[in-house]
Amino acid sequence: MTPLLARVCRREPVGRTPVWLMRQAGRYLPEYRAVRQKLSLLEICARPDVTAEVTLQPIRRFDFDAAIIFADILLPLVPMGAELRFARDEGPVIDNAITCAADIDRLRAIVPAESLAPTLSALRLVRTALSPDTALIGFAGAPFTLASYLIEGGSSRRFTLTKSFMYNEPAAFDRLMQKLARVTAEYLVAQIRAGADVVQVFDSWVGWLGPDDYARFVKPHMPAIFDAVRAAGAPAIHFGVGTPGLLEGMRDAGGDVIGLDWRCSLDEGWRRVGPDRGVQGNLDPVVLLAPHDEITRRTRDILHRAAGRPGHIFNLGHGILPETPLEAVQTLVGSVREYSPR
Ligand code: 1CP
Repeated sequence: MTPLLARVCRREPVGRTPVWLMRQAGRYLPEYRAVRQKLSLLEICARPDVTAEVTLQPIRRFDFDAAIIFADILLPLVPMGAELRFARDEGPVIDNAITCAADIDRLRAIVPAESLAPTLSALRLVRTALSPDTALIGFAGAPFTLASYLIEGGSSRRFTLTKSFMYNEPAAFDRLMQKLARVTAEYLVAQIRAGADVVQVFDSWVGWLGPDDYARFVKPHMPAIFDAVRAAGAPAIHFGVGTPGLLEGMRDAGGDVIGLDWRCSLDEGWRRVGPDRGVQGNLDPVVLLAPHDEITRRTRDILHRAAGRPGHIFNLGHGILPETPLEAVQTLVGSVREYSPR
């Protein structure tokens, strides 16, 4: 049986709109916080049994249409040579950030099936535990977003180091993108072999580039990733934040479904992506902090804009905020189930 969400990725007509949330296995859930009191993020990711448990927590509570494997886009950078740690409340830090071309040449090539074995084992465990109609989503970071962490040494607001490296050392930047694209493609294929029904490519920060830079520095590296995923037999969701200026470019770069954030309306975004692709989105995560009738109103509006066309996956425009009340998520899921076209 092909899970509902995988059929929607292929734009098959289905009975209702699937819904899942980015970062649904995260800090807004008390049962996740309980696990995190005992184990660090990296410790969870090293243990397939705990990874599987945390992945399943939001499914048990909300019956989402997809489980996303618990991992982090930055994990593959560790076997490549990055000294990654998650600092308390600061997010990820890479202590040996890339500052020159020689640093890029020092990054190791990896075999994801070996270096990322715990995540792959966890995928097998989760696929066995999930109901056949619930999709299992595997994921990886896209080359630009991964490069930004390697060059900035962590999170960034303006991506000044990344973009100035790109402008000043275009050949070295290109080699970095190539190395990362290869790891991303191989890792996604390994996840599909381990049981992922769908994969999502997170190019979370690519929206900080203008369309010309996207076309020159990023887009050439993307089709190989989506071609490898297609050959492995799973559909792909291509996601970014702040991308209204890049939608056509991201569509041409690849993906069966294109992620939309809340900065453009869903119908306008879908018009620009075109009718031969699906879209995922696009409720503003902050709306989950609004009164319940507002959550319901906004949810219905998005469903109305999707107008029952095959290929819509309901999601937030970006990850759920840690301060989100559980009841708000219940209201959202209930509204999608109640108002999605049959
Ligand atoms: O428990 C914690 O320590 C809190 C935060 C956290 C969580 C829950 C981090 C640190 N990583 C994760 C797991 C994670 N990361 C998942 C699986 C859970 C799920 O989605 O249900 C996924 C898909 C990711 C992906 C990820 N990590 C992205 C892409 C998604 C996005 O939000 O755009 C990015 C950019 C990261 C880097 C990262 N890891 C953690 C944080 C806080 C961040 C973002 C930091 C930043 O803003 O730069």
